[in-house]
Amino acid sequence: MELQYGADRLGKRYDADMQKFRENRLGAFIHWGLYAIPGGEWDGKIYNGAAEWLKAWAKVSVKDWLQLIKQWNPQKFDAKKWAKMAKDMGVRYVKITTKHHEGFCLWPSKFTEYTVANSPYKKDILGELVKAYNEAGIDVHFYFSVMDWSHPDWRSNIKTKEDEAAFQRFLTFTDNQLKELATRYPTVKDFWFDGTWDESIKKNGWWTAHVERMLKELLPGVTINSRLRADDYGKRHFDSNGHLMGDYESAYERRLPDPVKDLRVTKWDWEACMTIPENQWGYHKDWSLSYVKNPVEVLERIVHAVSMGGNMVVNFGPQADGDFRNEEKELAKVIGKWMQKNGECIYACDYAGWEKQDWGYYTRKKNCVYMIVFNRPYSQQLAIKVPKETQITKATLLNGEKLEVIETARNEYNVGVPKQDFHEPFVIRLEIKSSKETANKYHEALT
Ligand code: JFZ
Repeated sequence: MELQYGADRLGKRYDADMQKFRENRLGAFIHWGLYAIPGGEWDGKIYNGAAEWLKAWAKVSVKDWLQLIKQWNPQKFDAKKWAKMAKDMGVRYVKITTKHHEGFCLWPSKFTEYTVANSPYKKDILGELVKAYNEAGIDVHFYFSVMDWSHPDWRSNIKTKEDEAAFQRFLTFTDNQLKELATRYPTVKDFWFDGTWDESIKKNGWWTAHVERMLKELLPGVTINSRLRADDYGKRHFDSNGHLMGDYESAYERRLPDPVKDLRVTKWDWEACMTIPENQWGYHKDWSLSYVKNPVEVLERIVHAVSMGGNMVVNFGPQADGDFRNEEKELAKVIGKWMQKNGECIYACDYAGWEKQDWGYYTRKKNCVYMIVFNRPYSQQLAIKVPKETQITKATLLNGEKLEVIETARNEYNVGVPKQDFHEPFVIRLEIKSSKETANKYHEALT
């Protein structure tokens, strides 16, 4: 059907900026705002919901919540240290919450008083972070919540003429803040919109299309997630014709796509994001309230995402003092050590299209297919089924050590598990070639 505010483009983008987004593969999320100060506790009660939603759980008024600005003074904040932590972890980009639902801005916005400029800290935190990450060779992405609990003109629905007038003022305010972010920080590579699920946004699909076009005019090449968009009929992420709006699907929040149902063999780009505890994005003082993933579980989600042709963003919720909790520092170190040795199977890799096996995951880059082994089989044999007319010409560890490859049947091979126990998931590099003669060889053997 004819849509005025549907998908601007069919199919994937292949320009250099989108290619870089895709090849980055591993990112980090930073959820940092006033919510880090109470850390999940209000009036002596600890709430086990997401800490960045504490205002809602504890039913705190806007006025009382925003008093927290008076306590915003992260004396241990050191943008260069944050950038080193990200660099050492091997992330290629960092998504920063410029403004979360609470409405507090990490940059000195001219359009609201609820910013760092009016806190005891005063300085432009976002500007310091953009500079430090970029100097470390790390791309910066901006998380931006359209829903803004601090703004008197925010409406979750439009029921009256007054609502309509207020919400149009709100959309102008939001335009101004987005233009401010795009012009103050022109090295930003992506906008990850959130807080767009309400009826008020679904009834203003025109505005979501306008924002995408406005940002792409201000920042040619910038990428924008699908969550911003609503079409003429309020359909979100995918328009009423089933086409993805925005540059990549970002609905995979604390979950991965179903390789068959969701992706239909990766017809679109996508990015997943995950928390280390079950559901804490902002800093929560008590992580014992839910399961906390160990580094190998986090690593498996990263590898699993890349094996399906997507990106993974691991979340960190810095403390109010500007330092990170030890569990997050430790996790970043362990992931970084593994990525230093094995990053070749992640960066610029994609879906291999081979039948998944129990021992782990495949990723692919040009004529190399990588086997990332999470489960060593007792048989000491790693079974592989290759697509028709595909031949494995060599199998090695990433250090070049050759491994035995045995053809066991038509399009099937076994690779011997390396003798040494790596005590962590390990990677095998397969060199492959697709050969017509492979098919003929079997034909002869069968006759
Ligand atoms: C949103 C926020 O409400 C949350 O605080 C955090 O910032 C997260 C990254 O984004 O939460 C979501 C957003 C989208 C989905 C679920 C929770 N979703 O698409 O299922």
